[in-house]
Amino acid sequence: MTLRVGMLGYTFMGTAHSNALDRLPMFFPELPETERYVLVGRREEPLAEAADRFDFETTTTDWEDAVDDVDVFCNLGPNYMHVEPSIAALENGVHVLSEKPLAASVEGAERMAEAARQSDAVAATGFNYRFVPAIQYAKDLIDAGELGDIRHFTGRYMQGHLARNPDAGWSWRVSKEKAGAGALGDIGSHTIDLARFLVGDFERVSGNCRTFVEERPVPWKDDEMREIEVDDAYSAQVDFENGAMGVLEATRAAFGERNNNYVEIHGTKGSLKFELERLNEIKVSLEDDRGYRRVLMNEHDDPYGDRWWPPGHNIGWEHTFVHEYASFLSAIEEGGEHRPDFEDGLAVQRVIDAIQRSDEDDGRRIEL
Ligand code: 4PW
Repeated sequence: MTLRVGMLGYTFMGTAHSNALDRLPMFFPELPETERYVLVGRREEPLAEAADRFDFETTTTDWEDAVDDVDVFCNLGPNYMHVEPSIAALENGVHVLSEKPLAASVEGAERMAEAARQSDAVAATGFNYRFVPAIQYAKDLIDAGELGDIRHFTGRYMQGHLARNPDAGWSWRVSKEKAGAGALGDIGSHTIDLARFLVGDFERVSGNCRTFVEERPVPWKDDEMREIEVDDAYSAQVDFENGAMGVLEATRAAFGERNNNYVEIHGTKGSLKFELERLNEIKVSLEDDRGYRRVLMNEHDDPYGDRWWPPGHNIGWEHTFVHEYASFLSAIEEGGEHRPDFEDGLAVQRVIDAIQRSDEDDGRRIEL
């Protein structure tokens, strides 16, 4: 079976996803083949250049042309563009992998989840950090009860680009309508997804959102400033349904940080710490350990260890997308389950929304 792929988006994420599709036949040869067929974008010239580089057969500036002519649709557009094209694709029986956060609003995410429920196609949300081998290893430890009952979750996703570039221009990412949320939606959504994946569903949240710079220059208009409508940073206190408690934080304004996705979990019998900048390792403290022990991945004790290189030969950030597609394509071929799906995307969207509502109400605790 060869699956024809349509992809909306051709910059950062377009490169990451195309690279993953390119790697798959060599490292996951048992999966169905894919054909990069149509690339969708708004500006013809860079679109054609990207299609050439990513090896797509054709391009279109109208997503409606793409969603009924393919088997798989990868929606990597701005958050507000996830909704209509993904729903149209699912209605045509086309499998969809949509980037995160699932939508710019709970209402949009609910419509997408409902379309997924009504369709036989696979609907995936692109929370790629679930597919870091060390995170899979952490999940196995927790599911096997090695950490005991989980008491604490700490999740921080720290970036520094707004601190390093105080004159950064206005973009869709800071529009409430187009993005829905700022750091909270863009990178906080990863933390919320990892918390759900590793610990469980949220019961209530209390949130604090902050916008440090109120307006930014519009790059394509001389002398025009535009208001920033979303957060530059957020923090939240959360309670999980299983009784664990958590602290979450993300920012785009932490000067020294580039892309630090950090998770710490403590249970009654053990603890673990993970940070993306050292993605080939995880620190664990179990039973007889007196402190933390550094466990290197790629020792073939995670689901992907035997796919890549001999032990100690590290993998990188881009491999998370390959693993994500491996799971997605195998669900398509075998009719099995792929997680995170649109229900997971919707659940995360509800937490984002609750944190925003809590912030607007002086941090009042919001039940989920
Ligand atoms: O999803 C996130 C992006 O929007 C990524 O994981 C990192 O932060 C890299 O870019 C942004």
